[in-house]
Amino acid sequence: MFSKIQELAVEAGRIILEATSIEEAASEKSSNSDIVTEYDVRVQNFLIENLMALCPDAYFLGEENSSGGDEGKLYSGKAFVIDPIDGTTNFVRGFKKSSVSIAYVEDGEVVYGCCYMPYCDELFTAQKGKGAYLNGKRITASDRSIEHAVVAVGTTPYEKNKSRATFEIMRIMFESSMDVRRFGSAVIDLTDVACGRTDLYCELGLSPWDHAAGAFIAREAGAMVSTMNGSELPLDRRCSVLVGNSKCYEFFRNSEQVLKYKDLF
Ligand code: LIP
Repeated sequence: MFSKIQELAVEAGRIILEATSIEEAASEKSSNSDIVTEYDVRVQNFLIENLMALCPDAYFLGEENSSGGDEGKLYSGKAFVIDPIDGTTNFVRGFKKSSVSIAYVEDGEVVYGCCYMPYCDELFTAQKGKGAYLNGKRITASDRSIEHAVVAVGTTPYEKNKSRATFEIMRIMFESSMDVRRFGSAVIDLTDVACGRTDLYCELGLSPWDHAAGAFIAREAGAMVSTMNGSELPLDRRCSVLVGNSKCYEFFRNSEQVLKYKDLF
């Protein structure tokens, strides 16, 4: 089943690559920062249709809607958590930094993750207990200290009430590390930690489909993965996310300056 999931992710990526008149196909959802295109819906429908053929009794939780059915299966049964195009704003604006994300869940635990970046043809995969891979080559998180780290920070554009904390945390990370990055795709931020391009990633608010596969891949690559207050990442609600090598993760978790914002974690 897992090799078929990989094939579907790559095929879904082809829909992204072949998209035209993307900005005309975009519309607002909850705010001016929260947009969707007809391609998000097309990719999600493609994935659900084909994954359902693979696993008819699974529940589907996707960014553009769930498949209906029994949400309880997220925690007792089989489920897929899908982000058809993570980095939708990047997609609309032509930044070429977007990803297809598929997590397969059994009894509330991700057991397989697959993230495909069509613009750079990078396929990240991981199966529980078997490590993480990029295009079939084993990957591991880095071992750099915070002083030598590049830190990715997500800006939670759907929750601008958190912006003061976000940019203060970004300042703290910037002053403690080599530099910061903001790529606009949680999946890219998570898989960059998994393969050691970056050393820590944090964001004050993500949805389950943003992190389900990428955070699992990062954990299988040896990264520390949790909410900013150290809890497991939930699959049924938005949460903060902190993923990094152990040195940088502990730095963040023990920073008095960062902990001033713990009420938002
Ligand atoms: C996006 C994430 C990004 C986050 C945005 C949004 P989308 O996902 O990848 O990191 O800051 O709020 O959630 O909506 O483009 O799939």
